Amino acid sequence: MSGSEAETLFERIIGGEIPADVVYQDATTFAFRDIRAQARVHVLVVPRKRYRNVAELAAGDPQLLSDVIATARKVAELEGILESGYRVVFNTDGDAGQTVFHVHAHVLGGEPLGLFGA
Ligand code: IU
Repeated sequence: MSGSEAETLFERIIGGEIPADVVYQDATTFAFRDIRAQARVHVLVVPRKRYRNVAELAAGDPQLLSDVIATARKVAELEGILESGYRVVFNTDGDAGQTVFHVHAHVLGGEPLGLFGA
């Protein structure tokens, strides 16, 4: 899938054209379950305004990045994993394996996740 197709896809999910299991939404962010869950809880948090990745979001709109992190916390609260713990991951470009070029935080938890690289 090319970057431009992927961008269109998340924008269409946010716009309601493509169905998704929506967990939470507010004025600036949108959260829905990943279709290929990597953990019992696996939710994607996306800013409504598109930036390519978290590096561009951090440079371009730090307040919006803060909103994304706050929504990740809200998702953890709604999913009942605020106390047990959760992981927030932003895959950023090539070596990280980013496939959808509309910045998104992966919120993972609900079970022990193990260590990166283990
Ligand atoms: P990545 O960080 O860009 O690799 O993550 C993209 C995620 O988007 C990945 O976990 C996919 O399973 C997920 N996803 C989705 O939830 N719904 C879709 O229609 C598509 C991808 I395409």
